Amino acid sequence: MIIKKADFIKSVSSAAGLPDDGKPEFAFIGRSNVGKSSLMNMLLGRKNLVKTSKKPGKTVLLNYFDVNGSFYFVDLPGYGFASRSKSEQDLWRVLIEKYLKTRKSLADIFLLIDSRHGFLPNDEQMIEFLDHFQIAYTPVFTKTDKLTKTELSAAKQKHPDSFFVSAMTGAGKEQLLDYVEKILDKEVKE
Ligand SMILES: Nc1nc2c(ncn2[C@@H]2O[C@H](COP(=O)(O)OP(=O)(O)OP(=O)(O)O)[C@@H](O)[C@H]2O)c(=O)[nH]1
Ligand SMILES: [Mg+2]
Repeated sequence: MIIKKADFIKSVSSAAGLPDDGKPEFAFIGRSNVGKSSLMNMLLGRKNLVKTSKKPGKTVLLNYFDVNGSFYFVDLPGYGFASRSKSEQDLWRVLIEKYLKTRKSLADIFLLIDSRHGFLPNDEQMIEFLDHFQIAYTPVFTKTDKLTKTELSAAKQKHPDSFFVSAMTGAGKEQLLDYVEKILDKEVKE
């Protein structure tokens, strides 16, 4: 897939603000600091379209990016950000869970996992939630540049249906974009 253009559309803080044009969308979800925003920039070939941060928890809204005028990438707020208050975490849960359960135009969910740490309790919780509601998702292991070659090939063997990416080196970009294209083709045919 060739990215011809990518534009920030809007930040959404409630169901009422979600786009209603029916374009398919791909949600990027994962722990705070896992590399969601960096991966989106890498895929879109833009340095700073999606804001990244050294300070976890920066993304607090659903951020919509239009790609090629035909679909959306959605940057979801990271979970497990410890210094968020309980009420902020509850608010996060309500907004995100409702979005994941009810959003009709969701083409796929990329569940990002830090490849150095694997599935942590917060990730397991998210997976339990998705499985419980039979919501399909695709695991994407991030920051693979931090693994040795041996560790990376072991991880790939252990998770054969997942993607492995590095926003730093661009590894995995083609594979993930091809996958996006495949899903979009399928959506059009259905
Ligand atoms: N080495 C390495 N560092 C990365 C990679 N991707 C992201 N980072 C770093 O990890 C930190 C967090 O990246 P973000 O992309 O902001 O993470 P996020 O998941 O969007 O974080 P929140 O918006 O806070 O939930 C930044 O310091 C990035 O530079 C990667 O592939 N390799
Ligand atoms: Mg982010």
